[in-house]
Amino acid sequence: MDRAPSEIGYSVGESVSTRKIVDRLRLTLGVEPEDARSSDWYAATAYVIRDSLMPHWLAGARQQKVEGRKHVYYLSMEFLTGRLLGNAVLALDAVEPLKKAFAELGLDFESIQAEEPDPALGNGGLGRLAACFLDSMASLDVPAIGYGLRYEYGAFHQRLEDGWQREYPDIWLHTDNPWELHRAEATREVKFGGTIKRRDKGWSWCDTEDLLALAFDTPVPGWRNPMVNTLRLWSGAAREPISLEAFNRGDHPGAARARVQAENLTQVLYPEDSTPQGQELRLRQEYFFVSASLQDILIRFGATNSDWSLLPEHAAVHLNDTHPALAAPELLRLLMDERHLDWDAAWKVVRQTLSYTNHTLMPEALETWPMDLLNRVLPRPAQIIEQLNEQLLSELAAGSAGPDVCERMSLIDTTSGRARMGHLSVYASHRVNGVSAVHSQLVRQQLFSDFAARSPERFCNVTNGITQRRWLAETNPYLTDLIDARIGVHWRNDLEMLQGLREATDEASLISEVAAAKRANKVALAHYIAKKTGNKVDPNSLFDVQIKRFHEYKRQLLNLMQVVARYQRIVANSQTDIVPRTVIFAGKAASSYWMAKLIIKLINDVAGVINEDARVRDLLKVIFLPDYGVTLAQRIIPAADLSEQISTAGTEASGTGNMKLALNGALTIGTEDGANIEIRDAVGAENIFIFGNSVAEVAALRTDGYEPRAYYDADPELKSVLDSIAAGNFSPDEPDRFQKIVESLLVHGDHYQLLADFRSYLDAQDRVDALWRDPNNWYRRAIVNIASMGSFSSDRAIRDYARHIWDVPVREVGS
Ligand code: 26Q
Repeated sequence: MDRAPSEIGYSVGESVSTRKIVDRLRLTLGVEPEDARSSDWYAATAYVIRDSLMPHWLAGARQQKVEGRKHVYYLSMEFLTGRLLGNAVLALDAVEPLKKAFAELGLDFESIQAEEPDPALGNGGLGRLAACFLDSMASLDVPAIGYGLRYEYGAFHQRLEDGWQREYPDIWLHTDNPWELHRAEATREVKFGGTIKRRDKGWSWCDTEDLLALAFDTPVPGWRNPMVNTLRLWSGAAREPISLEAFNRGDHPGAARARVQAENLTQVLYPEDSTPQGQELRLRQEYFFVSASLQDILIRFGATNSDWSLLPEHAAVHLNDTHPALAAPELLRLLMDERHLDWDAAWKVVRQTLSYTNHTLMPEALETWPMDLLNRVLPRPAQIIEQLNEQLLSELAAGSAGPDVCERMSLIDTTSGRARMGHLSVYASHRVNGVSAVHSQLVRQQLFSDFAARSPERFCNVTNGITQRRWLAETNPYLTDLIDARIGVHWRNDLEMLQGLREATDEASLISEVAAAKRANKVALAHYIAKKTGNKVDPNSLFDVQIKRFHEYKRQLLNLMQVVARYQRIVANSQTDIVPRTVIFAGKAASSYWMAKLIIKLINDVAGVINEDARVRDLLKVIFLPDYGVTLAQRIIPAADLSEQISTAGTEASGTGNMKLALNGALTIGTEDGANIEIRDAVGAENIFIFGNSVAEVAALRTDGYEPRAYYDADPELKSVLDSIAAGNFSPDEPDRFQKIVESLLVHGDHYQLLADFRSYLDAQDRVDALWRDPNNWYRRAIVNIASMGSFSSDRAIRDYARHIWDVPVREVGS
């Protein structure tokens, strides 16, 4: 059973008090209570909470040193942690003492919390997954360090100007960050450029330009668990930040050049684009954090060990997509050039240590780097990649593989001269996994089929998960309270316990409690919508939500086409009892992804017309909430009735928003894609609205020749929707504005097959409306969804990784 906080040595009740907060305010921040602004109170509170974590953080590090337990090192270019205060307060069970202290001080918990910047050090699903995994590892007693980059500017802030997305810098470090500690003793040096020279044995990399990697640590607390893990983010700095020689000559820009160049390295997060265009700075970022992290890992190991062959028993180094793929050549380099292992010994260690998760199948999103760029920026790692490729090709030849197989599997694409980072990651890892059952199958059968055919045992699936601590306990207090009252609090570390709600699904009292919680959350969101957009929405309407990055494959456009069809039905008065809906969109588009940005503009133009049309009354509202991120997700998700997960089958690797929404009692309308399939299996087909072509059907259409026009010609409602957009009905000031969108569907092949799924999507939406008219039945199904989300906890995912990939012990359920 779970231990009470007092049993594990927490005495937070005493450490969080009015006096402590006021002391911090005066002694650390130098502000008197009567002068303090909300942001000062926030900082003082954060320091007090950090103080409570600190003994556990220190004790953990000390203990690890003695016990030498195997660590997981999670290498990720992105971590979307969300705000940390609320999470730490929950982990420490300090909610009540803090509320009491705030009441005494006359402070409002929510507005103080709102002072914390949301660190947007990631683009979307991959970055948020990394944050959920850190939370789960800390909660499950897995010693772990997340390694990444401390971007000075995270994901841009999105504002809407006349319905267009505009990007503004995210200056999240403008105030002191109370959560991070600069660890000066952990500064590492990273080499760039230079040349390689032969030594008596092996090679040396010389005449390099070295940069410093400064380590900034953030604590990662587990729920009611004394283990506090670390997120270590690297920041670029110059060895000689100023050239006094240049300064004295009066060359002030020249004097600062090295510093500016070094700081540029970690200045901005690269956007997840439709096509990542191999920019040199991105490559430098990738190598910088990989090299600093691996040096760190080897130094930690080397402090108590001298036999490098034992590294895999002490360290599991995980690659979150190919972004850290240079870990393969870099670990080889560090072991050979600096620890003097021979190639074979080093290679064995590398393969046993590394593992890799793939997050995308889309060919245009797979990373490759030109070898000439690699040779110039990173000559020694580039040379090692070439040697690895020779080794692979000779292994293939020994296995009598033909030239076409060699060509396909080669780490370097000979026609383009580019290194394939996916191939490199697969070759250098002992395990490769996809992130949902269907995705992992496609990884094996399509993406890396040649590798999978030769070593099937290295390929596996770990379906994604989400942490219920943030995505239910913190995000949805109303639902949390009623669940706690029914089944106790321990679902926070055993989500399968939610099954306990299943037997009560038919109880009128549970149904009405869940409905009341949902309504309260919708009222709160309606207030927020009014404040942010000036639109009044009815909390009694069905809140239909699509929140995720903008990508053509995610098909926000299909959703919008459904909205236009609904609008046309309302105006034509063709249907008598129409279910009132509020359709909510949120999400960012990469700044260079013009099609995605045009779709955002279309949504806003359609919203403008529909929301102003008196004939529509309260039957339909369209809302675009700007600046989607973790904090906004935490507002929207508890208030959602319907979760839109409508990607073309075979394109969304997993999705994790689908899990968060279902856990908060939304029903899913979705395609047979990613984890939707497993969600259907868990909740039962009658409790989810699945529509559209399957992976096989999508593929068959592609090979047999897909003709979007045929669908357009055959379906008057579809035709009317597209004609209306094309005619400029939503953009009378510029009728041609959305021509390119309509053309992409009708002229340029409708790559994501929106037209093929349109009718089946509308039919599914009709089934949604029918169920909504029967509220008892609706909420009963919502409860089944909540109760069935147990296996979508990131705790389950981490247990899978721990057992099948990392080989580390993990706390078992209920122990
Ligand atoms: C690559 C090169 C250059 C610049 C940017 C990038 C880049 C950055 C971020 C490429 C991809 C990403 C992010 C991908 C991502 O978030 N994928 C999502 O991962 C989730 C977690 O596994 C899945 O649930 C989603 O299905 C998947 O889309």
